Amino acid sequence: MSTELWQELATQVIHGDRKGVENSVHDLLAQGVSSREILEAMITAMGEVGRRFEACEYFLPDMILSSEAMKAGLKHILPRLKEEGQAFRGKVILGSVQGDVHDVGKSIVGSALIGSGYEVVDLGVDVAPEVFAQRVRELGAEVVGASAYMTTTTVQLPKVNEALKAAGVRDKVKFIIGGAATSDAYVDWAGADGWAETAWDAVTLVNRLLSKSA
Ligand code: B12
Repeated sequence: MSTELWQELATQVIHGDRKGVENSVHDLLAQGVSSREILEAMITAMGEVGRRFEACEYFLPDMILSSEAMKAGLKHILPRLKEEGQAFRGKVILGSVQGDVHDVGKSIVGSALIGSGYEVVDLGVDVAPEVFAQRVRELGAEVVGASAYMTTTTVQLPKVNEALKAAGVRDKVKFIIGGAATSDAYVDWAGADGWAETAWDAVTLVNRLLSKSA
């Protein structure tokens, strides 16, 4: 695989070149590159976007463009992941907690789960604790995942747990947490069943909680 194409993809994500990302993803897939490798490359490029923001080289509009470009790439990968996916393994509900509009990481987790045979219901961003609980009750999901990407929104995680309890579904669903502002240390505090650092770890976690082999 030409390193040029990889570099191009990284640059396109970093520069928020939506059309360019779509073309590169298309070309890489056509050359037989696995969807997972492409995802990893885009995640690394988003890391550079984060670094630039922290260094005040990038501002909000730049980050929006990069995440939109990345999501456009994800759309092309999703059908491939579905094809590669195994037989139906269970239903997972995902959402970014109330007050949090970050969703790139959650979308990647969703894609990785779909690629591993799970049905994913994505509630989107800024999801109130009661909405997580209501959807779990309505859809009978096996797993619910809440993500928090800012220190200020981590406080929503135990609220999701409380809402699940109040709706009488906490003992029927595994509750997992993730997102850049969280760590393993938040699991007990949030009343969760597990945390994962990356999308692939999230798949392993869900498999483990539902006792399914990889
Ligand atoms: C892109 C971005 C934005 C975009 C989001 C667009 C979108 N559609 O998502 C926009 C421009 C909207 C944005 C806005 C803001 N942002 Co912002 N943003 C980022 C940035 C640069 C990248 C996030 C990202 O996409 N990362 C790439 C993905 C792939 O990584 P990830 O999110 O960590 O996801 C992985 C894992 O965490 C895990 N995972 C993710 N979700 C889940 C869920 C589960 C269940 C599991 C198990 C695992 C899991 O798997 C993923 C894949 O491996 C980060 C910087 C950074 N380094 O993270 C800041 C960052 C998160 N933002 C930050 C801030 C402060 C803001 C704003 C408040 C800025 C402002 N002044 O307005 C607003 C807040 C808006 C709001 N109310 O939510 C801070 C948060 C600081 C903190 N710790 O509190 C960060 C860390 C930047 C910084 N260093 O200051 N942001």
